Amino acid sequence: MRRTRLFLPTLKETPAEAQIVSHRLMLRAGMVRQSAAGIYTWLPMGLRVLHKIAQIVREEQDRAGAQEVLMPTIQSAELWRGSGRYEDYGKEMLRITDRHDRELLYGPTAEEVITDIVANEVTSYRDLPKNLYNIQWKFRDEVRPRFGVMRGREFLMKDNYSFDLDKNGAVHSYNKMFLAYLRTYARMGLKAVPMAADTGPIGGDLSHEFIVLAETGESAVFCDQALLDMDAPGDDLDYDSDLQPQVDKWTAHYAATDEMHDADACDVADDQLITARGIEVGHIFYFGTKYSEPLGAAVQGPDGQKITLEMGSYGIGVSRLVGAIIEASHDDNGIIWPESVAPWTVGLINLKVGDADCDATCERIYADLGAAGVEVLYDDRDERAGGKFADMDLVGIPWQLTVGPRGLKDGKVEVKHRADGEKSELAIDALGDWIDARAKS
Ligand code: 5CA
Repeated sequence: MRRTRLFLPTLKETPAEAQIVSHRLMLRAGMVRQSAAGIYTWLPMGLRVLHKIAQIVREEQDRAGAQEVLMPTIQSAELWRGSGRYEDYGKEMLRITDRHDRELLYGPTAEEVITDIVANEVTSYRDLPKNLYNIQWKFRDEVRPRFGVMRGREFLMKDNYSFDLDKNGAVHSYNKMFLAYLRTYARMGLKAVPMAADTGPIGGDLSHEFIVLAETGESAVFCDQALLDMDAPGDDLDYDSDLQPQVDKWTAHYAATDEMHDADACDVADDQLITARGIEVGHIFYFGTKYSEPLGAAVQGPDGQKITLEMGSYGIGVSRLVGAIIEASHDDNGIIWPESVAPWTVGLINLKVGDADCDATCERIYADLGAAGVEVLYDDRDERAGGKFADMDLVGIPWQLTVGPRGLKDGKVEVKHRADGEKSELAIDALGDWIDARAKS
């Protein structure tokens, strides 16, 4: 992408309305603009990051055996009356009436929609288990939308729903998601700690929140340092094996949000206990037959008997993750994207637009990167070098390649690694190998 063509409205000034660093940087880096309270338009760079995060979520869901569907944003009130949640949800639910005076709502979650599908379509025990997910916009009329995309009213969520024949099966499905979540966050460069959680309006008796520690987090949390030193399951994770021992390794250590914290039950030594704030980037629930019973999701078992399905639901805050990653990875100059979610891998800076040598070299590098499948933002604007460097740091692209007349005379370009600020000179002859290395990473 050429900077002269890209719609990337960066700001030099810090917007007054933004209270936390991720919100400030998302506005300054031209990723989003607020359209109404808690409702945002995603601009090209923001959308690229959102898509990358969604894609990692998708890959890890698929790998764990979940299947993608797409449910509507607008749901029927009738379905929610069936589960008894229509009145309970209160003012947080955005209620709509259509031209025939039928009551609709903008979905805050989708237990009812998916349970209804399964109730109608799945009739035999042979069709189970099933785990269905979607990545779809949700709406919750939050009392206090704030911190940009962290607590929006409209936000992108991955939500999935597992259906099993019995509790053992449902707990296995829960454990799959527990481990898949650890892998998902790790791939985004985040350490998310699973913590015993309250189930709120979703309900159920087994639940974990996944929390990224950050000063600006909305929840106070308590956890054993040991959890921060543990690694997510690797590529050899076999989802068909008994997962309980792996999950137990995590849940054996104390970790709780403030609603669930019990100082008497906390067995962690003082110097091992982390007391911090955190951002909830995911939440998983096992709730048995809470929805399947009233909505009639049941199948015929092998002996012809009726089996009401055991369910769980699992959420990831996809749009919130954009903010959470920035909270975890930035410096005074701007965002530092982990490569896996970066909008582009390489930022190419032409220091002297109009200089035949600089232009030709940049065009060649730009073409070579493109041919190798490396995503590149080429700053081809005729502007001061200082402004270009500042902008490149602000938008946080992992690798910066700078081409200027002085370096070119010696046959060299400059490479800067955004994460540690380290700069080095690279001979033009060695660029091919450098590009290959970026293509592989
Ligand atoms: N039905 C269940 C699981 S699918 C559910 O709705 N869970 S939830 O309420 O915990 O939401 C799932 C995730 O969505 C949360 O962990 C959080 O990361 C994200 N989320 C919730 N509310 C908001 C909001 N107002 N803005 C941004 N993200 C949010």
